[in-house]
Amino acid sequence: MNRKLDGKIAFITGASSGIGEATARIFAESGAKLILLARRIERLNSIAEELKKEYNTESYLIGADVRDFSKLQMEFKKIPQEFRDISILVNNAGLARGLEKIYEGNVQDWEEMIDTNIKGLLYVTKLVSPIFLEKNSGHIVNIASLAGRAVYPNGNVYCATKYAVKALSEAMVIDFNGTNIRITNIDPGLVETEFSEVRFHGDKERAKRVYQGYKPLTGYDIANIILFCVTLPEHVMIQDLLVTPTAQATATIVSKNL
Ligand code: NDP
Ligand code: 8X3
Repeated sequence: MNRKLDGKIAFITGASSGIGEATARIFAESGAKLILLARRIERLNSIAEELKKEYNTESYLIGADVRDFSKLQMEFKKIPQEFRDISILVNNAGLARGLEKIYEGNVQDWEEMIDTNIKGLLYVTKLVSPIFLEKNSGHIVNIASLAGRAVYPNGNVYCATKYAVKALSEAMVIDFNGTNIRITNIDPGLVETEFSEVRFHGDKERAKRVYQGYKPLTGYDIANIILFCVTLPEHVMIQDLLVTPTAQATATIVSKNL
């Protein structure tokens, strides 16, 4: 068994499904201890139970909304001593809501995307970074998107939030320069997760169509890449990665056999 993360503590946001859940599973298999955060604590509970049984993984669970800084501060203080020496932060919690033109867009959807994808990532980073600075070591992985490299029709606000994540990743590279803290920005293309179901407010049929006619990425494809980045020697920092299914050329060019 691959135990590359033996003893390391990884904090993963958005660990209740998709890329975050797959990362939790692959990190557990690699011997990490986990801090898992999401709003659906019952899901985190069952993932943690499985990982305990399968890999004897120790997990600490935080049921919280990344948009709520006071709650995050409170929860952060409660992290037990044996989980405080965090080495890896995966800023993954995020979502898209809606796919329409700006003048047809829903303000609540915009608030949710901006508050989760940008402010939530900043809040968690602010709470974890003092630990990294104190020990002059640590790795922050930000999950942005292909949507943060090129705007696609009706992607407007979601794309803007991912451009912001990319800007924040670049800013972090500069801000942490001079320390051993590494920053990795990962831009996935189409990954089959609950993402589209959330984007389309629970419309499963519409969500399914996004991934039909080609082989999309899975959460595990991205999780494996995250594991690769965080297990390189400390003097090696992958700053930025674009990962798409082979069938995807750009956000709008996807070769489909329908
Ligand atoms: P999922 O919907 O499967 O997972 C999203 C995760 O984020 C869930 O665990 C969800 O947990 C969590 N989350 C959402 N909002 C909040 C919140 N306010 N507070 C805490 N946790 C939250 O989608 P993906 O796995 O695909 O998405 C993960 C990341 O990858 C996102 O940032 C997304 O933008 C990005 N991405 C996805 C791509 C794709 O094609 N799927 C491509 C490029 C990037 P819960 O609901 O329990 O809180
Ligand atoms: C998610 C991928 O292309 O739906 O970031 O925006 S896409």
